[in-house]
Amino acid sequence: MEETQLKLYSYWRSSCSCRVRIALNLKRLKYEYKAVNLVKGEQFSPEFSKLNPLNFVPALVDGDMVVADSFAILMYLEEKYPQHPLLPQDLHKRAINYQAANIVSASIQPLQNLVVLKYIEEKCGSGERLAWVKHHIEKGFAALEKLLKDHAGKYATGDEVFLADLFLAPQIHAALKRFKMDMTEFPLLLRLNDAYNELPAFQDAMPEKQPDYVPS
Ligand SMILES: N[C@@H](CCC(=O)N[C@@H](CS)C(=O)NCC(=O)O)C(=O)O
Repeated sequence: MEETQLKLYSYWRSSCSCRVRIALNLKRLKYEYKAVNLVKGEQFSPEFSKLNPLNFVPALVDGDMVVADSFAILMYLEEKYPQHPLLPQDLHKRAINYQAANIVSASIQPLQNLVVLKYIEEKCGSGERLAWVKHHIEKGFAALEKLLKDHAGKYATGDEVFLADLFLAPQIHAALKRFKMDMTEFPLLLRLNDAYNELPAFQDAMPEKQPDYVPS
């Protein structure tokens, strides 16, 4: 592990933080884990607001640099610490990685965020939360199955781990463990999940392994 001044503001169950934890592990970068308890509302504290005015984790501090938003953090890490590249050389494969990552980060994860779920529950009733989440995850997963069927190898875009895998692993984990979804319609994603479960960089980044993990 490379010694660094990196600090990651993270929450154990945050899939966005998990993407960055995987990248830090793959690149073998040591970091200090700074827990932000989203359930207690610590993302709204004045200190954290200075790091990310949008009040979302993750945020990364690297010496004097502060970067928030998992995509921005991953691109920053990729350029500053090029070991274990997160993007393939092949342009088409690279574009598929961006596309798959954005299906997760723009069309699935924002719709399952705590603020959104709270709003749905308040406006539509307590039974609606899970139905809402499942609908949006299923829509995104169906698109990912179609998109990746011609590109996947052992991992999402071949036999090496790249950016798309960092977005897929935490999202599939959340679907299975947090939302207890039936994944029979998504055999490719299930197979990828099995492959991720064998990689220490992925296993060590999962919610259950984090210092602030709370069993539910
Ligand atoms: N696009 C942002 C989204 C960040 C985000 O939504 N973070 C969630 C956790 S995964 C969060 O902090 N939620 C707090 C809340 O809903 O109040 C990223 O990729 O970092």
